[in-house]
Amino acid sequence: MPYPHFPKECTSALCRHLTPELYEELRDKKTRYGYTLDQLIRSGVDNPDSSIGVYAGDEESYTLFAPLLDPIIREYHRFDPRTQRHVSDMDPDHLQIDNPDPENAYILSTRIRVGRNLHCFPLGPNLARRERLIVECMVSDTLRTLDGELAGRYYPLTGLSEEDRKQLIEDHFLFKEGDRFLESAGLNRDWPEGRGIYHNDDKTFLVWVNEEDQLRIISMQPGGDIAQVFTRLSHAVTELQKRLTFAFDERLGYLTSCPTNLGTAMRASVHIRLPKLSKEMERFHAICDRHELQIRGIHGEHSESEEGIFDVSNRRRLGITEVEAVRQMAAGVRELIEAEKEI
Ligand code: ADP
Ligand code: ILO
Repeated sequence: MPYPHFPKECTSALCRHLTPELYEELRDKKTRYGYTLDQLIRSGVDNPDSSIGVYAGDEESYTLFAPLLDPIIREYHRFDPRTQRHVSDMDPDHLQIDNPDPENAYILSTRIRVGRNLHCFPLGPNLARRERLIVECMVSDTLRTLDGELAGRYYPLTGLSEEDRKQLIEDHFLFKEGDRFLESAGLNRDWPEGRGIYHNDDKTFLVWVNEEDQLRIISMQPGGDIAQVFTRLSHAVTELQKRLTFAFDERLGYLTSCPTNLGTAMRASVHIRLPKLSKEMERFHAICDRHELQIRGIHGEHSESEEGIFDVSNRRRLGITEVEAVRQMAAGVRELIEAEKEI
């Protein structure tokens, strides 16, 4: 493939960092699992409205294609992969935060998820059909060994009725289908085979299998008790870590297919109703920027807000511990609530 064409309105990290010279330098490189530059950048080339535009195919992508990926990582996370090291801290005793909305007036629900991938396999964009099925089998077998609050059932996507699937998506428990960014990255190959969802009866603990990452481990519940949600997640991750080896790098933390998820691979969010502040978007954005928070719509990434309800979460995931990221989110949410009350 020649150097890709990016339309002039394109602002993705990919088009800003991939110069023709860099393309020439990297175009013939291939990881041991056979992943190439063209595969790495495919999503951003097909979707010029991408914000990032790249997906790694395996652990080695992060070293082989570092001349392109490092600057993207540095810009997104404010973390220099050449000189810094990621530190993890998921100890709930270190968190020490109060519910920012004890009267239950603003926060509808809290959700914290981490992405994980198995050390011995390529990442999703480069996972062969047979490997995906093995990952599904390994992960679902492991999930079946969890007990107590984490005990639940695995539901393969192929076995879910259309009605149940739609309801799970509508209720914010399940991933959507047909995301065009993931499609171009090769993450939707052989869909729906090999994908599924595990959850406990209360749907407070869930695991997505073989979506963007091989595991998305999720803790969620109504209201704003962020500490309780984090404690459950931490417990679940500790249990799973005893049974599975996750891809981890000293510099980059937990390895994920999208570089925005590296490090903690954690997104801690609240669904929060801010009808007044949402009429003053400049102020809303200013508070979020100050606390490095990201605003998403009510149905997740690339969706719109409805009825003044927003998904507010930590933006950085690398170079910050899990505890720090949750604290940062809680502090920002507290300020958003103050602003809403004041208006
Ligand atoms: P991810 O968080 O895994 O990166 P998305 O942004 O697509 O992916 O969100 C996945 C789903 O989780 C969506 O249905 C979204 O509405 C839901 N969700 C996110 N945060 C919350 C929350 N705090 N409460 C309830 N549902 C949430
Ligand atoms: N590839 C998409 C999404 C980037 C960040 N979101 C993730 C990891 N789901 C883009 O470049 O806009």
